[in-house]
Parts: sequence; C-alpha cells; structure tokens
Amino acid sequence: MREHARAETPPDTLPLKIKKKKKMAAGIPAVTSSLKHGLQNMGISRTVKTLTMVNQQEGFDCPGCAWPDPSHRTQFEFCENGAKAVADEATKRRVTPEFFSKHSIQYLSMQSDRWLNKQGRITHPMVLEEGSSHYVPITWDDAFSMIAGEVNKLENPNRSVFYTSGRTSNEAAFLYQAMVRSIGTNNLPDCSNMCHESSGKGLGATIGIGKGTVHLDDFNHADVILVIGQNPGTNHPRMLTALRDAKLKGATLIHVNPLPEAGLERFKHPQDYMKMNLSSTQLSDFHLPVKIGGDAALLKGLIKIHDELGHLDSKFIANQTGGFDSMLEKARDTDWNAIVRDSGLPRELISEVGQVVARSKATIACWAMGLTQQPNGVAVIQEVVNLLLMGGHVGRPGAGFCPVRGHSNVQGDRTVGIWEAAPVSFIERMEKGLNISIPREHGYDVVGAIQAMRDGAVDVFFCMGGNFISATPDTMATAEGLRKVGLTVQVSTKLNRSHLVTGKKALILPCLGRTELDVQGTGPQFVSVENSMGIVHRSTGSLPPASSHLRSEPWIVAQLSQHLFTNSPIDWSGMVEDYDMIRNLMEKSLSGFEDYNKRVRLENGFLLPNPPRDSRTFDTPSGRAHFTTHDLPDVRIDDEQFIMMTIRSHDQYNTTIYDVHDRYRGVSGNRRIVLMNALDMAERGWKNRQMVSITSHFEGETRTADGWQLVAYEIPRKNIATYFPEANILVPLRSTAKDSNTPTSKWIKVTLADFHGDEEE
Ligand SMILES: Nc1nc2c(c(=O)[nH]1)N[C@H]1C(S)=C(S)[C@@H](COP(=O)(O)OP(=O)(O)OC[C@H]3O[C@@H](n4cnc5c(=O)[nH]c(N)nc54)[C@H](O)[C@@H]3O)O[C@H]1N2
Ligand SMILES: Nc1nc2c(c(=O)[nH]1)N[C@H]1C(S)=C(S)[C@@H](COP(=O)(O)OP(=O)(O)OC[C@H]3O[C@@H](n4cnc5c(=O)[nH]c(N)nc54)[C@H](O)[C@@H]3O)O[C@H]1N2
Ligand SMILES: [Mo]
Repeated sequence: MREHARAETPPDTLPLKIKKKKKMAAGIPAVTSSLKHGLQNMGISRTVKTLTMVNQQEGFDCPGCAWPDPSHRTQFEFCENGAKAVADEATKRRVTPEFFSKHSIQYLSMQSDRWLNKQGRITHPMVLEEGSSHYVPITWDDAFSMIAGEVNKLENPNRSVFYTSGRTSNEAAFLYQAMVRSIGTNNLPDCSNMCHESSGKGLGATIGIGKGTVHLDDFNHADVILVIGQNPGTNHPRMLTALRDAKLKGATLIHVNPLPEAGLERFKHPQDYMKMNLSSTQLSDFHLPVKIGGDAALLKGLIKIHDELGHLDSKFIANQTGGFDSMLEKARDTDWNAIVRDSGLPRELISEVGQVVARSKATIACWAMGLTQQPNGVAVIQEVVNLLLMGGHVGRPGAGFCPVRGHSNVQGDRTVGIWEAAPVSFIERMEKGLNISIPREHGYDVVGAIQAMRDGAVDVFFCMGGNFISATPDTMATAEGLRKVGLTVQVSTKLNRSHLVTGKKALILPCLGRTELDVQGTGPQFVSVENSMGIVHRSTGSLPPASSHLRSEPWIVAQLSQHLFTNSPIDWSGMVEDYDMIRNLMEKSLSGFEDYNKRVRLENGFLLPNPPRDSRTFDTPSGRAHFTTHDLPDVRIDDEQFIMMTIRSHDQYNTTIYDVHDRYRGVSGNRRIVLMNALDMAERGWKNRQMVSITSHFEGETRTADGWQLVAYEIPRKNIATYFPEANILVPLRSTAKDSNTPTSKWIKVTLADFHGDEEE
C-alpha cells in the first residue's frame, strides 16, 4: 500500500535574516530581481523575447495579475512580479517521465513547495494507479477514457466536482463549464470562492453588479483614492503607476492596512530608472494602521463624519438609492468609543481623514483580500459602498468601486460561466445557446466541495489548474477529503502538492501556458481574457511549447467531452479546430458578447456592459442602489489570544514559491515566520528568532502547528501575520465569511507558546 504523501508544506529554511523594512517599492532592485529570475529560468535571448511580449497587443496577457493595461502601452508593460510569473512558466527546466520514475510521491511530498516548482514544466500526461507510489506515463486517449469511464458510471452527476483556478482563458473556461453542465451538475467551485467572492456578493446586492465600476482613466480624475486591505507593491505593482499618476495630478491617497506596506509609502517606477529619472514619489498621504478586522468600525467613523459635515449628494440619494435613513441611523447610534476600540485608530485621525473623504469631489475605493477574507467580508464591503454612495461616488469620472482582482482571468471565468450558483436567467440563456438542459440546483463552492469529499460524496474531482491542497483552508481536512475521492485529475503546467496528495487514482494532464504558441486545425489561435476593469482582450502566446505532448486547455476539454458524450448537440472537435467557433457559441450563450469575434480583435479589446459605470443605473430589483445597515462585527478576543492574518510574501505567486525573500518587509531565509508587535513580544520575554508553536481556536476545535520564528514588526498589538500556504494548516474549514462562504484567511484566533523542538540555532 502507498503511504500518505505529506499534505502540510514542509519548512524551507535557510538561516533567517531580518533587515530594516523597505520604505520604497520598485526602483533598481526590482529591475535586477526581474532580470535575475528571467535569466536563471530562461537564458538571455528567451528573456528578452518573452518580456517584450508581455501585455502587448499582439502578445500575451501577463499571468501575474488582473490589473488593466493602459491603451498607450510602453515596451515594458510588466512589473517585477509579472516578470517572475512569466519566467516561471517559460523556464527551460523539465519534469519528465524519468523524473517521476526516479522519485516516489512520498519523496516528492517531503520537498518544499519552492523545490517542487523549481523542477520545471511537466512534459507528459502521467497516471498514478491505485496503491502505486510512482506516476507513470499514459497516453492522452487512455487518460480521457479513464476519466470518462469514472464519470459515466456515477450514480449521480453531482458526485463529480470541477474546480477552476483563475488563469484559464475565457474560451477554455466557457467550454469547460459547458462540459460540466452537459454532465448534469453545477459543481463548479473556483479560486474566486476563496478570493473576491465577498466583493461579488457585496456589490451585487447593492449596486446590481458584482464587479468594479471604474476605468483605468478614472484614476486620473480622482480626488481621493482609498486603498484598503491590499498590498499593491507586491501583488499589483503596475497599479502603483496609476496611483503615482493620480498623485501627480493632485489626488489624496489613503492607505488602510495593519501593515505599512512598501510601495504605498514610496515608489520608484522601474521605467523612470531606465529613463534615468531617479525621482520617486511619496504615494500615500495617510496610513491608517487599522487593527485586523477593524475596517467596519473605521468606515462607520468615516460615515459619521460625512454625515456631520454634509456634502451629501442629496439628489442622487433621493432619486436613485434606497435604505439611506436606516443606514444613517445605525451610524449615528454607533458609539465613538466602540469605533476607536475596534479599529485601533485615534478618533482625531479618523476625523481628519473623514473630512478629506467628505469633501472629495470624486472618490475611488480599491480593496483586496484584507476585506474579502474576513468573517464580515460582505458586510464590510457594503460599508465601503455606503460611504461612497453618500457622496454619489459612482458612475461619474474619477469615482467608483475598484475591487482589485487577483488571478489574471478570475473575473472572466465567472463572466463565462464558472459559477456554482449562477442565477436562473444566466442558466436559461446558456441552455438556449448550448441547446442542453441544465439543472437549477446550485453546486458546491470550494468549502462545500471539501466537506462533500470528507463525507464520501465525491468520486471524481477534476482541477483546471491551481493547487487545491495548498490553496484551501484546513490542509489536513482537505487532505482527508481528497484521499477519499476515487479519481483526482490536475490540468497543470508546473509540479505542485496537489499532484502528490490525491485521490485513490490520479492523473496529471500537462497543458500549454499563456506564453506558448497554440496551433490547432486552422492554424495558430489566440484566446481572450477579462481584466479587473471589465475589458475583454486577446492573449496570444508565441514561445514554442515546453514539450510536444502538451495540449491547450480548450483541446483537453473538447477531447474529454468527446469521450464523455455519445450524443452532444455541441460540436466539440469543430470548435477546437478554430477558436472563433468557440467565441461564436459564447456570443449565443452569454449576454454582452455580441459580435465577439469582431470586437475582441479591436486594438484594445472591448468593454463588457456595466450599468453603474456606463449609465449610473442599477440592475437591482428596485432599480436603485442600496445602502445597507450593519451592526459592528464582534471583534473581541480572549486575553491570551491574537488575531492572525495569512498574507503573501514578495517572492511567491499564491502557492507557487519563487524564493524565500520578502524583500520589502526585510525578512528572508525562512517562510515559517510570525510578524509580531515588539511590545507584545517583550511582554512575554520574547525576542527576534524566538521559536513558537501556534494554535488556532474555533468553536471549541483547535489546530496546532510548530516551529515558527518570531520577527518584531510594525503591526498593531494583538495582531500577527504569517504566510500562506504554510499557515493554511491553521485555518478552520468552517470559519467562513457570512454570505460568501469565503475562508476567513485574514481572521484566525490563535494562541502562541514557546516551542523547543527542532530549533535551528
Ligand atoms: N506577486 C504576486 N502577485 C499576486 C499574487 C501573488 O501571490 N503574488 N496573488 C494574486 C491574487 S490571486 C490575489 S487575490 C491578489 C492578492 O492581493 P492582496 O490582497 O494585496 O494580497 P495579500 O497578501 O493577501 O494581502 C492582503 C493585504 O491586506 C492586509 N490586511 C489583512 N487583514 C486586514 C484587515 O483586516 N484590514 C485591512 N485594511 N487590511 C488587512 C494585509 O496586511 C495585506 O497588506 O494578488 C494577486 N497578485
Ligand atoms: N491562507 C490563505 N489561503 C489562501 C489565500 C490567502 O490569502 N490566505 N488566498 C486565496 C486566493 S486569493 C486564491 S486566488 C487561491 C489560489 O488558489 P489556486 O488558483 O488554486 O492556486 P495557485 O497557486 O494560483 O495555482 C498554481 C498552480 O497552477 C498551475 N498553473 C499555472 N498556470 C497554469 C495554466 O496556464 N493552466 C493550468 N491549467 N494550470 C496552470 C500550476 O501547476 C501551479 O502550480 O488561494 C487562496 N488561499
Ligand atoms: Mo486570489
């Protein structure tokens, strides 16, 4: 019998180094760092060729993030971390059948995530047979027959689940959901369930669309820009350019974050360096070091100040919104003591910032995981909506909502049907377009899928990209669930832990990446993606594929479908010969995609309809935008407890670990670290490098992880930060945000204790 592979990320430690944290983002070190990763992975000519195609009209969309491209692009339309993501995909290293015959899955699972990723691109379809300890090669045809055999013998289609990670193109995602819905299930969980689901839910219910409402150009017309719970210097570096431009035009920038993240303090554009202009810009005017989970209290305070000062858009409020009075009454009734206590911010600072916000003629609010992954993720986003609606900051230049998406096509995937809970109107249109009938019953989201696996209710689990075991909360619970599944399938580019912690049988189907040339029956193909601001545009790969056995994601879906269905109204093979045919079917099955093939070929793509942005109208049942009324969330913790947030370092892309160097925060060598307030450390007699164990607490359950090192850091008292994916072992599966069911990766109650295990020094 095969032994279990290790599910928890093993420690990856060089000696821990702690330096002073950086105030400035980008600049020369960013240029060197992008080139270093490029050269190490790709060599010089490939580095130049690849990096000059990133985000160009005839090039490919950067897999790094979903920030939009300016319409007048420069030759270097990428950032340090985009360059790393590209180099990581375009690496020359290979994971071959020989590699798999040499290493058992148990051996591989003892290696760090960084080591696994570094081995390179997977070259062949591989199978792990039941009880076996090694993957062996399999033909594409046999792999598809195996999956179809398992799916077709299910007593109920809902015993199969199909996950998507947000890099999948519109074309692949659309075909994929068509396949899944043809099987007869809506079990389409995706990474969005762990990411911006709270934004979708919060905005959908209040402004009638679960997306942002600003254009990139709005940043040039904004008076005030709020950046809440987001670390753009690391995760959306190209956004810093927009913030810098806004700033130079006079905008006031307000950064709300427990940490003083670099980039928002100061930013030097790498291109300025290339042009030898060494000036840098002080970006944020205010940093509000809110306590983790304290944003709702802060926003109530800002709403109170706005109310006191006036400057309300009364006409807009009266004619186009509902719920204002009750929202206002709740804010008026909220006591300042509670606001100050829960936010951790002095009243004077809230008042000062409140005045700036109240007087603003045009406000943009940006946010990311600091808000969405909270227990009150949906409600706190609705408080942001409340604040902006008071001044009518929606649907006019320089104003609106900007949830900054993560994965480069996570928004597009949802638009084209990766949605476990799609509304009936969406399903009806899809049924007509595809000429199939689709169940109305909602499918599993990510947390629901893990629970179903643990209950033994899933026989086939298919993942279009991603790294489910490491990305999801409660690593051990997820592993237990995955091991009960009959067959797990991963469509992947790089090796990761989800290839090791599997169902009884497992398949790896290696696919082309964004950077690579995709040739089908009618010649080279392009795909399309939607960025964070609703612009759909082309992405065309140009590098020769990493192996001749790789196939595109649309091809994989189409071939599998042909093995699955004997009588399908969808011409699977015809569509994959020519992706225009997929786009024609999308036009028939989705709204907003009229003339898709023509418009996607326009120079800068096209904008999907967005009523609040386009016409200041709201597609809600009442036709109005809604103020919502929320109590302050309960943020109390016991005396000995801390609140832990799990965040990204500067050297990772989600579960892909490039290196162990969190450059801006000045921490390197070890990822199993805890950022902690020096006063909290001193109180316990702890110093830098102290080893601790962390125990999380949730409804009487505890989870413990050992061997973390403390680093004194500028973070509010009683708050700590650790890195994901390492800390996912501590995130309780049932701890999810109300209404969006998003794991509360930024709100985990923990206690810390001395740890005297395998100390390294
Ligand atoms: N280089 C790189 N780029 C990426 C990614 C990556 O891993 N690497 N991931 C991509 C993906 S999928 C996503 S979703 C995005 C993620 O982008 P971010 O949301 O910026 O990512 P996180 O590291 O999770 O950072 C969350 C920020 O929220 C703050 N925060 C935590 N709790 C709170 C709180 O209660 N209130 C407030 N106000 N702030 C809080 C943290 O201090 C941190 O600065 O980035 C995308 N881009
Ligand atoms: N504790 C904690 N957990 C979190 C978060 C957090 O902040 N804290 N953040 C959450 C968020 S915001 C997200 S979005 C999820 C991310 O969850 P996922 O999207 O599941 O994870 P990734 O690490 O982005 O997936 C990386 C893998 O995708 C594969 N891949 C890369 N490119 C391609 C491609 O073009 N095609 C295919 N088929 N495969 C490809 C590679 O094999 C790579 O190993 O994690 C979530 N988990
Ligand atoms: Mo994300």
